[in-house]
Amino acid sequence: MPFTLPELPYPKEALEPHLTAKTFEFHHGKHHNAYVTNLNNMIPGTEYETMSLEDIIKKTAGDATKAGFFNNAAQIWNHTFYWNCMTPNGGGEPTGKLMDKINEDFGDFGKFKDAFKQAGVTQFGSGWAWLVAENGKLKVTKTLNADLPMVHGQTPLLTMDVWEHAYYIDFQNRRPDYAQTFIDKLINWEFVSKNFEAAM
Ligand code: MN3
Repeated sequence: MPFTLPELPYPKEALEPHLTAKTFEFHHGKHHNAYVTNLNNMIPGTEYETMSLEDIIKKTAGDATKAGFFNNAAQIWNHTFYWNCMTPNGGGEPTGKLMDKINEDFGDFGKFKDAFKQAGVTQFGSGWAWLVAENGKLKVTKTLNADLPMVHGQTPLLTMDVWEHAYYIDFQNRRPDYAQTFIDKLINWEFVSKNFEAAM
């Protein structure tokens, strides 16, 4: 069963001026779409042909001979999750139990923001910054290339794409400015809260 490119959860110009329509034309229309096309080209005649995306990711994780399947499947999943982590008029602060848990596990919301930005800025090369739940605790992590929390026993709550293609059109080389804008203006805390409620 071929995979399809999910629609963006908002119009491509909805996050302007922070992330422009042009970024979404490339990032969603070209990069995300290419992962879908690549995976669909690879799976016919293999055991992965009838599997869900998550099953392909879990079955191929850590197997170097299956890296092509893993990388494309994981990048499809990561990008779909990432689009949902942003919203027009996003940013600000979470509320309720999620805020209480952030205060408990990070000290305060400012310390969480610092840790999340630091994870994104210090990920060398391409990858992702994450807020995850693991064994009842919230943690900030970062992963390389397509790697993702679900294959490390963690539940993802929030992610930020720090591949250059995520920010180069709007921020050029200024990854820290992109990360700050993502945190202050774009995070969809309602989506993160739903992930948190489901995970705890
Ligand atoms: Mn990307």
